[in-house]
Amino acid sequence: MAKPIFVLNGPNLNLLGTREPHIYGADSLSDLQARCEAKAAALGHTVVFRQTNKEGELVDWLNEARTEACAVILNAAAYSHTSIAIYDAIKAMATPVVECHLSNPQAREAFRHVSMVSPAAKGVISGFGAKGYELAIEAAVHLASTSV
Ligand code: CA2
Repeated sequence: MAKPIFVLNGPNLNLLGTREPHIYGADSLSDLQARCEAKAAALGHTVVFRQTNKEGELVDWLNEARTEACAVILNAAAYSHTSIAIYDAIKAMATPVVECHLSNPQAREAFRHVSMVSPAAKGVISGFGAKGYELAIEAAVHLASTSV
């Protein structure tokens, strides 16, 4: 049995669908989970989908993914712009990581232009809203099949 793709979501993404739909779209986090599960199933994979508001929990899950995931999709939300701990955790793993954002941080405030995740990730998908999570599943499946 292949290992699952971990889809890890950071702070405040539990609020999706309740506010700021012009930035983040109308999908709830549950809707994103359903999209990921359907796309992964169509490609013969499974998903472990999680969200936390705690930086250390994201680090723990990335450590877990070193042995328990075939690939990781990471939307670290605001921690993307601040967390050296998340950068170090990604650098410590061979499991491929796809950075994913609903919005395009490069087109927003200057403080969102720096990502601590990007230099450690295999690639970045941003600005495509909920569809980006499906694109990230495709990228993760591709990476998982080429980085064994
Ligand atoms: O575009 C993304 O996916 C972000 O990772 C979202 C983060 C933001 O800090 C990043 O710069 C870009 C914010 C997530 C907060 O989500 C909310 C959803 C609904 C209402 C309020 C916040």
